Amino acid sequence: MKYESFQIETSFGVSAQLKPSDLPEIVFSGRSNVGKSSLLNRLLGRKNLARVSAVPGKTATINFFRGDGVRFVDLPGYGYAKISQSEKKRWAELMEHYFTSGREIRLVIQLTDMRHPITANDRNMLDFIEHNALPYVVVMTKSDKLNKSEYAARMQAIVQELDGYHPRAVVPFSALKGQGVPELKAEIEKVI
Ligand SMILES: Nc1nc2c(ncn2[C@@H]2O[C@H](COP(=O)(O)OP(=O)(O)OP(=O)(O)O)[C@@H](O)[C@H]2O)c(=O)[nH]1
Ligand SMILES: [Mg+2]
Repeated sequence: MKYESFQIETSFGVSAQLKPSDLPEIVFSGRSNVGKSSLLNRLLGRKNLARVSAVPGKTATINFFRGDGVRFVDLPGYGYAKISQSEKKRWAELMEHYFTSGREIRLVIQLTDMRHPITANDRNMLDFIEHNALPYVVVMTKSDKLNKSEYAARMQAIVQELDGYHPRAVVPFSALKGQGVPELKAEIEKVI
């Protein structure tokens, strides 16, 4: 796949604006500030195609990136505490609509911060993905922030945390150093 040729297509803030899907989609999901935009930029070989935010919770829209015969979909981050009830409602409606509107979702890339145990919100998202029988991989972000023993401990703990879940792979990833890029690309290429 030609990752370098991806272009920003559109962004949507409310579900009514969502167009029907005419291409297979790879979806990127995770809590706010987990490193989703950084991962996308790394995969697509661009510095700032997906905006990296200094302020968490900034990407409140679904962003579409169009490649050759495939679309990458950047979902708005969840779990940011300082948002209003109405924002939370809008987020939930947007997600529900996105996932239930008959799109050709080939793979969900579910991000979780490698420094911490998976959160209750991560678990809700994983349950939702499993409930909808979507193929997915779990990516553990910011792996460069852990030292050797922390890294080993997290690699062990995640096995327990994901007990009962069925990801196709669990990939430690660093947008900074590039760890996990070949593994993640391999998972994407399996479904495209
Ligand atoms: N060290 C390190 N920092 C990272 C990595 N990935 C992301 N970050 C940092 O984490 C912060 C959040 O990154 P983003 O890529 O904007 O995260 P996001 O999930 O898109 O955040 P929202 O769009 O606000 O929900 C930024 O300060 C990034 O520089 C990584 O692999 N290593
Ligand atoms: Mg973002």
